[in-house]
Amino acid sequence: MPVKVLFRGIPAVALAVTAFAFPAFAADTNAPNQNETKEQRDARMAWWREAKFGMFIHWGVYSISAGRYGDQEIPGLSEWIMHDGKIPLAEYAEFPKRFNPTKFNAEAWVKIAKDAGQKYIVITAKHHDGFAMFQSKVSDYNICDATPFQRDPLKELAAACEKEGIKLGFYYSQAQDWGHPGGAARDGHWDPAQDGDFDAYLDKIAVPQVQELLSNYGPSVPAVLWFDTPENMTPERAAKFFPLLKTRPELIVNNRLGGGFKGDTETPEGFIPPNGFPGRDWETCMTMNHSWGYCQRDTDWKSTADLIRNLVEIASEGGNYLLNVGPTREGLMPEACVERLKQVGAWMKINGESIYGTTAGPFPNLSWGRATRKGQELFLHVQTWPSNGLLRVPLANKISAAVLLTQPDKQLEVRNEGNVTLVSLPATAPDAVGSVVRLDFEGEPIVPTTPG
Ligand code: H79
Repeated sequence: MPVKVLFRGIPAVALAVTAFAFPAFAADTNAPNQNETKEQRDARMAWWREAKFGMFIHWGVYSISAGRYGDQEIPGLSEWIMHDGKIPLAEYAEFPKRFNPTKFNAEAWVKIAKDAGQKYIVITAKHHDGFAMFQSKVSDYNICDATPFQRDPLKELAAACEKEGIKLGFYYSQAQDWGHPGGAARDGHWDPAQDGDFDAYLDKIAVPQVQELLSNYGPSVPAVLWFDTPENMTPERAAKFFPLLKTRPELIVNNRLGGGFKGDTETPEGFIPPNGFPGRDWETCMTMNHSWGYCQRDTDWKSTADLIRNLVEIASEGGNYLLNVGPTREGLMPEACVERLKQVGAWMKINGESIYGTTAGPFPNLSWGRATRKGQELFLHVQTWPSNGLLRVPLANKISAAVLLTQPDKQLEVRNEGNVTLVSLPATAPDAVGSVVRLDFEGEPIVPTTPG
């Protein structure tokens, strides 16, 4: 095929730039969901758009080392320790023999997520180290064959999620694999045992393992496939995964497979894009401290207030929040995470309707907080309480109801003044982190360009 010949002659960087600038050129008609109508897409994305808040879990062999290699602290991300510590493959492959997370309890994890108000979980089935956290016939470098634990946590999580009505997704590092010959490594291999042919690695390990992940956990798991770091990927290499992805028409796939594949979701990592991604579904992934995998020294946890404000900010720009926890080598979620997630859950119990199923608010910016929208309802997240008791909302619509979510039976006084709606609030905020006012408005939002 002439197109393939053309691809072969173009350096990867030029190709990436070209694919970005001219998506039509790179569009592969074999890619999944190419001919989907808007209605089909809306139906496929519906649960994900409703969910808004998910739990990311990074758990693997790196949870054992927890940031330390021998008597050295290895700076950086704990899940990168093999790379950053230049640990030889044969030595790293000994670590799983010490991995026996007997305190792992899938139901307990799912309950922590559920109580936090999270509606889906995405867990590392295989991270860059190449170690599979699931039963794999393709490579015995996996948790069932290479650890004393010998259990498949993904199976147990699938059962627990099903029971609790939580969706389960799998993270799979398709390109970087430091544990199999030929797998990619950022900045190159550091151990000759990693050398080999990248295409052979894709054909023999990555593609068959993705097939296992798509086949062995029932018809609705995984609900999400989360690829990462498309080192060395090309359109042809990405296409090796397409037939598999198409066997699961309801699957949601992120945008990190590589080779120009746009996927379903944008994935800003560790930051909140100021205007979201208009026209695209998106999800900010962020960890609760700095590392993704468990890291003993990393106790710089984000506060509950920060977590709630991040969730609100993301929702107000139309995105989802995938918030990461790194469980320990014993299989426990760190107490600091559990405590914060509980507090977020308490806030969500009262204010969840201002998050779930919402879209971005209509205001370019608000001096006192953020806003989300659900049809004819606006949710005003008041983060700076007005000292004069009057909330100024740059909105000219007729308002049919206004309540605080903490006191949903008590109507607040509302009046229009020119382009602005004024809502009378009690003297003090009912919630120090974020109190929410629900406004029921008529018609399409009328937002003055210069707030009155
Ligand atoms: O899985 C999590 C991260 O491990 C992964 N994506 C999230 C979801 C990720 N892959 N790459 N990055 C994040 C970017 C960070 C790269 C770094 Fe490094 C790793 C910075 C420090 C360690 C590579 C090695 C660049 C410098 C040293």
